[in-house]
Amino acid sequence: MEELLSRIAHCVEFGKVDKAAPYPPDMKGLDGANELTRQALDAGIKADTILKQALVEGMDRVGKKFSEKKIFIPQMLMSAKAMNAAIEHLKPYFQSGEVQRKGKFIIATVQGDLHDIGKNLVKMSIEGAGWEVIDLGVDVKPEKILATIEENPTARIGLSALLTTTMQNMKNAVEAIKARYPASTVLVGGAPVNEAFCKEIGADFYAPDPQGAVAFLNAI
Ligand code: B1M
Repeated sequence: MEELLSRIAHCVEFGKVDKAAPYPPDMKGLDGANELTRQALDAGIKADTILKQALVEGMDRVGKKFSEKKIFIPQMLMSAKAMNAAIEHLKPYFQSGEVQRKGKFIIATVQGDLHDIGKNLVKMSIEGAGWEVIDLGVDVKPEKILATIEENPTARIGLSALLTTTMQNMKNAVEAIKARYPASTVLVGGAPVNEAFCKEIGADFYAPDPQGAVAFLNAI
């Protein structure tokens, strides 16, 4: 069991999606996250154990390496693909409630902003850390965020902005959220955003990267 879990974590860490995948070259022809997760479930390993001891573990290593600039966006995207291949097998267990997630996280790129590469990296890291993520996409109006919070009152919220012009829309969104849900937790990030801006607009936390976002969520 330990060996299978460690091999799945390794596949996520190095972005080995399935047997047919040529990447990474030193794992060519070997089973990937797809086959190994199936084998683990068939061998009776609980979906929850696979999530926590293989996927979360693998993504944790990816996040640390990304923060330390030891890997870059392409490698992180391959890890995301590997994780998604594994998650596909676990979905029935999420739906049945057998696998308990840490909580819900709503993520959106703010109104007027179409950049989603960074938001997607944050999303998949948080998903990989065991949270259920509701992704509202890009160019998201505050009303849509409020409606989603209403349906998911315990969810934490994450906002991304990449343009100096849409930072104002991030402020508007945070104000709208805090006005209606004062006890909510709002995490902000994106290239032009910083700690000072986070404080100025009344958000709860600024994360410079996906790893920071995961660390914050796991700490609350
Ligand atoms: Co645009 N763009 N873009 N762009 N674009 C930038 C951001 C820009 C800096 C380029 C430049 O001029 N040098 C500039 C902004 C200038 C400014 O505002 N100061 C710019 C501009 C001006 C524009 C347009 C206005 C261009 C035009 O049409 N005249 C236009 C705006 C469209 C719109 O949004 N309304 C535009 C359009 C586009 C494309 C659609 C072509 C494309 C986006 C495609 C997509 O996302 N699907 C695009 C791209 C790709 C870029 C650059 C080249 C790359 C952005 C990116 O993905 N970076 C960018 C220049 C650059 O950065 N070199 C640029 C990689 C990504 C992983 O980083 O998003 O910062 P980032 O995410 C990081 C962290 O910030 C953090 O984690 C991530 C991983 O470390 N993070 C969070 C992000 N969100 C977080 C949320 C969190 C926590 C952390 O918690 C919730």
